[in-house]
Amino acid sequence: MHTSKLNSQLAKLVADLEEEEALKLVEKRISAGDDPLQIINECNEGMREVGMRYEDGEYFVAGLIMSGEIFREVVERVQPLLEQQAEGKSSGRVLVGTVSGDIHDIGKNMFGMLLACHGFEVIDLGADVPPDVFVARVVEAKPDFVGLSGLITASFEMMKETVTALRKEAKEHELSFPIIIGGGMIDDQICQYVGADYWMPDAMAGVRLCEELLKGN
Ligand code: B12
Repeated sequence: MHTSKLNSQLAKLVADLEEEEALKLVEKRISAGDDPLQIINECNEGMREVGMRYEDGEYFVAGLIMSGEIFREVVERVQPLLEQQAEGKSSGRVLVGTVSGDIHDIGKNMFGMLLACHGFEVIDLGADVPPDVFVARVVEAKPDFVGLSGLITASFEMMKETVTALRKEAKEHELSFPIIIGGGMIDDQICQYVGADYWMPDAMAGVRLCEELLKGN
């Protein structure tokens, strides 16, 4: 059995797929005025543990599905708070999507949601998005940034393909937009391999990066 040391009760409940108890605790913490991002981060920690238990054969795909459902319900509860908190000043446009072959969309949705809370216009292409769809929409929407999400190993190759196609198109149409990538396993090395401009370990860091880059322009 996989038993990482989980730092919070909430992470533990998510990891154990205790949906009811986890949601009860989230509601209690919201009422107590806890930081919604902290709540999300702790759930994220629980999700990582779910992934590890899946790898170890302790959980099956049903466990992954269940954890995704718990996370969705948690986000539903904290989203109004996040919307209240954000100042909503930025005015950039961001195109986001999960690359082809990958159906994980929870992290990408969080990035989109937090961007929208901070005043960005978000064009969300969904999950399992082929490179040519990214390319077509980029020409149409002329975004300030493109955010690609990918959680499975196969996504790295697809991100590389997508980045290459986007760069080619940007050159032809004289467009300029930094490409930011994210997803559970992304690091410096993968960012370099893929040819993206930046990678960010979490959605809020991605929002801050877009804000900083926008200010610099
Ligand atoms: C929930 C889940 C699922 C759900 C997804 C539901 C959904 N609607 O997304 C379902 C059940 C569908 C699923 C399916 C599969 N999954 Co799955 N899944 C997970 C799990 C447990 C959690 C993922 C998650 O949502 N985490 C919470 C979110 C918030 O985290 P996140 O996505 O990483 O996003 C955060 C950051 O990375 C960042 N971020 C993400 N994207 C972006 C983009 C930008 C631009 C920025 C700035 C930031 C950013 O912001 C977020 C918050 O801060 C992970 C475990 C893990 N360690 O990630 C496995 C995991 C990703 N899955 C895995 C696997 C193997 C699969 C399946 C192949 C299983 C199967 N045999 O069918 C399929 C894949 C099908 C496919 N082709 O895509 C493996 C991948 C291993 C690998 N090396 O490839 C993992 C790592 C589990 C494991 N440890 O084995 N999965």
